Amino acid sequence: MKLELISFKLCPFAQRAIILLNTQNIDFEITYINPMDPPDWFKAISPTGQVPLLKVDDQVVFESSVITEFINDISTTSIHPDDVVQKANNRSWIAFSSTMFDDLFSLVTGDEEKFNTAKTALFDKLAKLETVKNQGTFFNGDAFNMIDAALAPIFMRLAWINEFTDNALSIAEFSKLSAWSDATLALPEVESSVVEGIDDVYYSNIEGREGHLSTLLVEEEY
Ligand SMILES: N[C@@H](CCC(=O)N[C@@H](CS)C(=O)NCC(=O)O)C(=O)O
Repeated sequence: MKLELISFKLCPFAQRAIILLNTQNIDFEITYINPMDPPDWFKAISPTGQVPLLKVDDQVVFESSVITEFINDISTTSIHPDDVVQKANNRSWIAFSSTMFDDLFSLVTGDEEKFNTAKTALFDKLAKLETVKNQGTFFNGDAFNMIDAALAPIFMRLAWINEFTDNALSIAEFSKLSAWSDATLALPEVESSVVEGIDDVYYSNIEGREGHLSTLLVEEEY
């Protein structure tokens, strides 16, 4: 089976799939496109015009949640808990975490009022996640599962923003999430899920959006 993931270098949804392909040792090729200016061949095969899209031989699989479940289906070891209720619970939290990307988008692009509203929305969600997180390294304990890959792009972007600013979005108040974030971001499979220098691109993106967050950048360090 030949897998080709069509991605965009800053896409957090694609990053979830890349992390799982990495952790599951599944061979794949990656092709980057700009979904805002997609090539004709992509338009011809993508029903939604969005990335990620996974080409599996001559078939296409799209929607990141479907792609990540497909990765689980072709894995030799499961990336979900065995217990069906726990598995469903993990999927619920994955869906919940996906709404955080909307908050992050508003945080990066919005004026001060939008920024504050989005920060409150994001931190309310993080607070809920903190209450259900156990003491294990990852969400379910020692094993790195799909839910951890779902949160990784959020943790990574928060870490970048905190590095670029004077900790404008520090999650230190959430001790379990902070430890979970540190453990997740330290994994080589997570580190290698983005191309080198993408943090600089994210910084430029924040700058270019000229939202409230751009006024919080600590420029001299970069
Ligand atoms: N629900 C989709 C969302 C994917 C998504 O928003 N992709 C963005 C890039 S990160 C995209 O392709 N945007 C271009 C567009 O919406 O036209 C998924 O989970 O795969």
